Amino acid sequence: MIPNWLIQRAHLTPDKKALSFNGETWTFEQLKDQAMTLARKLKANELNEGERVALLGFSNAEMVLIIHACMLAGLEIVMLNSRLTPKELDWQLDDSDAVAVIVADELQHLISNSSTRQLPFSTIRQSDEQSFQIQEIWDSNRTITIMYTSGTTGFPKGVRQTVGNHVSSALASVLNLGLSDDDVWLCFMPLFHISGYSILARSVLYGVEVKLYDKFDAVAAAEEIRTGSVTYMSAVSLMLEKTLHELEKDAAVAHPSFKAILAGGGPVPVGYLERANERKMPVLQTYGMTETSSQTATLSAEDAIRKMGSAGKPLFFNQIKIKNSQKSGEIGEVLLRGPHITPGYIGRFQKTNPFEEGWFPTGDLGYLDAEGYLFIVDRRSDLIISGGENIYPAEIENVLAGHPSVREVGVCGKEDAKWGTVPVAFVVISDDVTAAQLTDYCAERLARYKVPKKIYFVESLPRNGANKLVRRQLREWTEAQQ
Ligand code: S0N
Ligand code: AMP
Ligand code: MG
Ligand code: MG
Ligand code: MG
Repeated sequence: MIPNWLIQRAHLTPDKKALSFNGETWTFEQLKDQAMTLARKLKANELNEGERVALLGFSNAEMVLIIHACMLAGLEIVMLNSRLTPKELDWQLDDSDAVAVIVADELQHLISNSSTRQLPFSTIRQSDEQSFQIQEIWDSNRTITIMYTSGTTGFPKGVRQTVGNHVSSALASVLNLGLSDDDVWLCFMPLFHISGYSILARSVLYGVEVKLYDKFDAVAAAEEIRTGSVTYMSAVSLMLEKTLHELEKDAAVAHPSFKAILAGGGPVPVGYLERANERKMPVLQTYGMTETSSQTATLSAEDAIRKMGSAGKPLFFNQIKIKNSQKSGEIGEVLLRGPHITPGYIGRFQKTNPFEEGWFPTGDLGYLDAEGYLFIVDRRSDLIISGGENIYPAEIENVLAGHPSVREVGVCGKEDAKWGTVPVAFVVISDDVTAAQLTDYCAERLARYKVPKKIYFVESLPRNGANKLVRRQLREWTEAQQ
């Protein structure tokens, strides 16, 4: 049993700042009033408690209000990634069985061939209001968000995140980071990812302000950190590097009131951590994922230097162990347990149990040192992380294999100075086709960040005795090409 977040927060600290965006600010009371108005408009559009809607928008104030409105109206929200193509979005709409897709007017063109009812933001805004009985208390097992994450099979999995998952994640975070009355969390992360959504959840649960931007801006990030107008920022390593670069231009340092950058979503090069140290800007590496509603382990500020490169210890409620490991330092699959872990998936993977003997297998490889600090040494299976966005080779292989001129295809990641890793494809073709034609074919079906940066034409693909693709060999070929 958890109190309705925004109702309780507005009751406790109505006049505290909740949100700022583009020079405008909202107190918690204002946020609640405006979100309640929108919730009544959602009701007037026949969206009923317990139903599932999909949501596609920008990371702006209107989106924050709609997210809260959906939660107040008792809806489950499928958070759609606005970088996806219409085909990818259509797949998620079908898989999730959402009763409607609530969409920013400017993004309506992305919802093309779906049978799902469309509800543009402008329609909601112009609707009548229908009053309803607000749920003052939420069941902690209630699913409030669903986020699709790419899977090894190439089919995205809709991950359920419950009230209890989000609350335990936010509580565990604050037990580690601490809390001041004047904390302000700078958010450049997309709200459709848990990296961004979790900032909103922490804001209402703690009663602190979110300073939201709709797009990453390194100059603005450096300025906020230098002047101390914010105390925390979440970032993937690309954002961290660009922010550092801006600070370095005039040898600026972080304001003493700036507390830390929470850096995760993928590995953070130790070189960036050292550069951040020069800028007197604490960076806390964190390890988390969609299935864990954000952080599962985070390095504390006092260990940032001593344990550089580590993702820290598990947050208070969580446990981490390494599969089949007898002693510290042994590398194996990272297994997790805790109240922040998803109870499961929806749609195609609804019946898949995410746990093995009570533990959530992450697929990531890591070790715990003698003091129990987690080090991630390799990403899960074949996962490619480009600028914080996940890509599984199978997703791209499934698409390219559908091209009439492609007989066989293998995809792997290639190191990239800007994005960390980018996908490249090796193809065996049956008749004439150019790399540009294959790239165009992919671009119609896959988000831009998934389109292979390079397509290599080969005679055959490396396969083992069982005829299975040897992806390691592809990676070696890629390295040899540089
Ligand atoms: C890195 C970002 C900001 C780059 O986007 P930017 O600069 O706004 O680009 P655009 O102007 O939109 O596009 C320009 C061109 O670049 C291509 N492009 C954009 N992004 C990518 C990408 N990631 N990879 C490859 N190419 C990309 C565009 O396609 C365009 O090219 P053309 O013109 O050819 O179309 C942006 O990518 C971004 O926001 N990344 C971060 C995403 C993210 O939030 N990831 C984390 C997901 N994981 C989690 O949420 C779990 C971990 C977690 O919760 C966490 C993570 C970090 C910190 C804290 C936590 C926590 O636990 O709290
Ligand atoms: P996502 O599904 O987008 O939430 O991504 C989660 C994945 O990102 C994890 O399973 C890891 O592979 C990777 N990841 C997250 N944090 C870290 C980290 N600190 N170091 C290395 N990899 C990470
Ligand atoms: Mg459809
Ligand atoms: Mg994922
Ligand atoms: Mg990701």
